[in-house]
Amino acid sequence: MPRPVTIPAEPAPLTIDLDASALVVIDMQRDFLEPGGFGESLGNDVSLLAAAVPACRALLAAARAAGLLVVHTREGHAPDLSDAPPAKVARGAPRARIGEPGPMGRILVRGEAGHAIVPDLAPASGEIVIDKPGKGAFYATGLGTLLEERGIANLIVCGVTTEVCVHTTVREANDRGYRCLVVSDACASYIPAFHEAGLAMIVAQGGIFGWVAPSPAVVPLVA
Ligand code: C5J
Repeated sequence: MPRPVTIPAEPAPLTIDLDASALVVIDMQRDFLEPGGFGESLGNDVSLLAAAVPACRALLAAARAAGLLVVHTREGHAPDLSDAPPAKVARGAPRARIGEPGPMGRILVRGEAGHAIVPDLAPASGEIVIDKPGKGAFYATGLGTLLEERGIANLIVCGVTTEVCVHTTVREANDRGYRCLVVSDACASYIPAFHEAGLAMIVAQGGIFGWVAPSPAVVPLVA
C-alpha cells in the first residue's frame, strides 16, 4: 500500500509516497563539521555547519521510525588518490591539498579520522554509505542503481554544504527524474549567503531543481 504524505514546501506542497522515498544525508563528516578539522583549518566557522546536526538527527530518527531507506554519503578518495582527478588534487594551497596530512589525518582520504561521519549522525547498521569522489552523490558511485533497484522516486536531502555537495547532488538527481525535497535547516554552508542563495535557486522558476521545507514541516509527516 502506498503511503502518500503532502509536505508543505516551497514553491508548492509536495505529495510523495514514503515507500518510494529515501533520506539522503550528505557529507556530515568530521573534517567539515568539527573544531580542529580540515574545514576549520581553512579559516571557516564550523559552528555554522554543526548547526544543521539537530535537524539532521530529527530527520534520521523520523526516517528510521518510518522505515525509509537511509543513505549517507562521504566525500573522499582512495588512499592512492587514483579516483581523484589531477586538477582537483592540484587545487589550493600546497599544504591544504587532497591527500596531504591534515589535522584529522590525510585530507579527504577514506579511512582517515576526519573522513568519518560525525558521531551524532553515525550510520545505523544496515544503512547505506556511499563513498563519493565528487561533489555529486551520483557521479562515479552506485547510488543510481541502488535507488532504481529499490523503486525510489523521491529524495529527502540534507547535509553540507548547501551550495556545493547538496546542490550538485540535487541537480544530478533532478536530471535523473527524482523529486528532491531539500530540508532547509538540515543543510548549511560556511557562507550563509550561499546557503540562502542555494535554497532560493532550488525553488526558483516553479521549483526548477525541487522543493524546500524546514524540518518541522517534514519530520512529523515522515515519522
Ligand atoms: C561538500 C565541500 N561536502 N564543500 N564539500 O560540500 O567541499
